Amino acid sequence: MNSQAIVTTKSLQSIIAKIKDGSIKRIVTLTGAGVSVPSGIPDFRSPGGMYSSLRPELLTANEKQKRSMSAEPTLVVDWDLFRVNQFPYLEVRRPFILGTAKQQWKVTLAHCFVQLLHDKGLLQRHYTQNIDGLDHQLNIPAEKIVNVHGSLANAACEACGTEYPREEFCFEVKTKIKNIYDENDLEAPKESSNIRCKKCHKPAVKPATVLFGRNLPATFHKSAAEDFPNQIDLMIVMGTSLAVFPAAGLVNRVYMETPRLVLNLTMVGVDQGLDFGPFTYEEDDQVRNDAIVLGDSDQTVLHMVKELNWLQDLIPYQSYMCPNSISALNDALNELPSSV
Ligand code: CNA
Repeated sequence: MNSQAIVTTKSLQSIIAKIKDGSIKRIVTLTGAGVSVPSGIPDFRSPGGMYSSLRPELLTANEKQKRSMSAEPTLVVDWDLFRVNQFPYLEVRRPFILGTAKQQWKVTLAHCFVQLLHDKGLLQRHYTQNIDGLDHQLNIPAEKIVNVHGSLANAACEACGTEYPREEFCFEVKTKIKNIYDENDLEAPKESSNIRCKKCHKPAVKPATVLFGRNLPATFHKSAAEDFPNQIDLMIVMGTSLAVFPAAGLVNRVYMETPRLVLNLTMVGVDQGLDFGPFTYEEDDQVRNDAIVLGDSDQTVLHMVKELNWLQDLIPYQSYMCPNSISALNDALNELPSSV
């Protein structure tokens, strides 16, 4: 990961200059699964991500449902399937549900970058599509974070809305949902059984995350209505395919003159109208002044903080970071010229 090449567009230089000279004052961030990948949590759409590694034959489902999941892996996180069969979702998500409860994964440099934007008084709002709770492991005030797709930190009945204490829910998952990733797991049952709501008795209890086909939380609409009528000077988009709406549509809620800066492993956003201009340092006739930094999120963030002279500001957050990010930061610090 550390040796990954970084590719940038020329408009990045003007964005960096404007952050440095104080003309960029209000930044909105939008993140996705890619920012948590260095911590060890796979995303959905990359090779090796949840969709490509899905094995419907291991899941508790009828043959038709298995065939549908093979053809369309997104079905495993879709309301259409969950409302008739809760097992595929819970079986696939079992380690993620139990792991986040134990804080098994730690923040990456991308999470710390959002924290730095807050520390410097630049963060208007942080919209995260992630459900892993890593955004809440640092010190960004909760009201600045919008969990666009909910969070694994809470559980509720999808049918009647009754909330479930997290520990109780995790105990149910551990004892009632089979472990498709490790058949020798002695704590897990060999067959899955329903987790029923104590109030309506439907087998619909799940983490309070948003399945495809369900509405986003009211806080998403409220925050977006507050943020986007106002001047936002920069939108930073990190680690997302921008394939899931309405979250991806946020990139078009800022004013025409507001640049959008994408930090991502692969090229994204062109379908949403982002205009990165030519990949060259010679041309500067760009329409939107959007910019992209292509590479692993830890490395693209290091690129940004070095350009901004903020590298040392990450040191206080090193103890919160995942091992990959700690070593990426150490490498970058070791490359600094010594001051003597
Ligand atoms: P996605 O569609 O899987 O896209 C991820 C994007 O991140 C892709 O464009 C990748 O190229 C990019 N990417 C992958 N690895 C890296 C890396 N190391 N550095 C930089 N970029 C990288 O995921 P989205 O977030 O766009 O889709 C939204 C879904 C995914 C939301 O509903 C999430 O809840 C869901 N999700 C969340 C998590 C999590 O909470 N950590 C994990 C997996 C999926």
